Amino acid sequence: MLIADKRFVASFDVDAQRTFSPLCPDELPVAGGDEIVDELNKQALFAGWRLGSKDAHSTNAAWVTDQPEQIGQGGTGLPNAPEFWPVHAVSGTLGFELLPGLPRPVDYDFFVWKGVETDLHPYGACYHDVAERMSTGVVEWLMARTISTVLVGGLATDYCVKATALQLVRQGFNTVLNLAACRGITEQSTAQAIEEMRESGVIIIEHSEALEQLK
Ligand code: VGL
Repeated sequence: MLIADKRFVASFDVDAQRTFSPLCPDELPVAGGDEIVDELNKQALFAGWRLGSKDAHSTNAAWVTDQPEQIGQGGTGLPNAPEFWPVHAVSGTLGFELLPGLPRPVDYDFFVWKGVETDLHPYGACYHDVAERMSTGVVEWLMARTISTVLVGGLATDYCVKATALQLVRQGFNTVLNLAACRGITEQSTAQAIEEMRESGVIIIEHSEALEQLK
């Protein structure tokens, strides 16, 4: 029922970039991050529109650390980039590229580049800032087309995917998270993220095949 008419269904590939996969072991590799492409492409077949996002960072970003013990920890003092991360997703590098097998950004219907400013590192793809004051345009783009359901996958489940799914569900979209189309950074934070999404009303499915039942 939720996805009977593709005109009102969008599929969203959140940060499905090489930087978050074993293809870039020196950046922010997520185990199995390169295994999601098939599922992202399959879920997109259930949608009339395809959206994507990318982290687009500077090597000089203010939240960059080269200390392994700081990774993922707070203390940056930056309101819009609360945690430290290693250099990743730098425009013009291999890590910035989408995973092999996905469309080119220009071939999506809508695309977001986020975290371009050195003091911004948003997780959710719908806003540039943590306070969710400055829209990236995703919500307005979806609303302009009266799209009601968004199928979400990408990297990583416990950060950018979670934040994006929660933003969408809060805006009133039927939001479906396809577990086979995402991977998380740590097991514990991924399990917590899935629980938080479920409690917030996100529909969690194991695999794109389950979308047949939502038709
Ligand atoms: C992400 C951590 C740092 C993500 C991005 O895309 O989930 N996680 N930067």
